[in-house]
Amino acid sequence: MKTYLALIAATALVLSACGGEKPAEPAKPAAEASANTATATATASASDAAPAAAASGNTATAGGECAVTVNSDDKMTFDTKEINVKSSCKDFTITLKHTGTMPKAGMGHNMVITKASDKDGVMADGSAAGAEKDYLKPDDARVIATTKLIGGGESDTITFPVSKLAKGESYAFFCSFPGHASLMTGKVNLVD
Ligand SMILES: [Cu+2]
Repeated sequence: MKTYLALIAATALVLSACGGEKPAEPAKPAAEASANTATATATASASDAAPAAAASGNTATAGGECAVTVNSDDKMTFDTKEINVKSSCKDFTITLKHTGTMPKAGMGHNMVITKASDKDGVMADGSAAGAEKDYLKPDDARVIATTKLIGGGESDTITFPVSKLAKGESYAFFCSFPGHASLMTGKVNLVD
């Protein structure tokens, strides 16, 4: 079943790559397709759950259930669109890595977590605060957690109490470097 799904995904990719006018971007869709397959398998099959979960999605990189590693790069992307925070975790740890080579001044990234409804305001105030404040208003109470702004080759790790997230609320993560959040954003989900 898993192989079958992967084949379908691969075939769809090939078809869309051949059929479309626009240039294909094989690496990213393929990675997304395999992550989706692994996630579906983990949900569907209890007997498979442990290995599939270990191989899947955004908690694969390091740190167990209450931590995640997210990579960013010189192309203004995060390598995940969703971060699942287990409600059973007391604290949650996020490591942000910048796998590119460009300096912070030109391609700096951070990871800021806010309520989805606060995102635009935090970004606007961050942009106004400017580079010397790492594009965040100092002591912005709307910011639930944030890494520092990092450049190529750097990383930063933060830990925040899961009690800061409430069931039923929508949360976002994004990079507050001006212009980046159009690509560099995703959802933070509080899950059981
Ligand atoms: Cu950025």
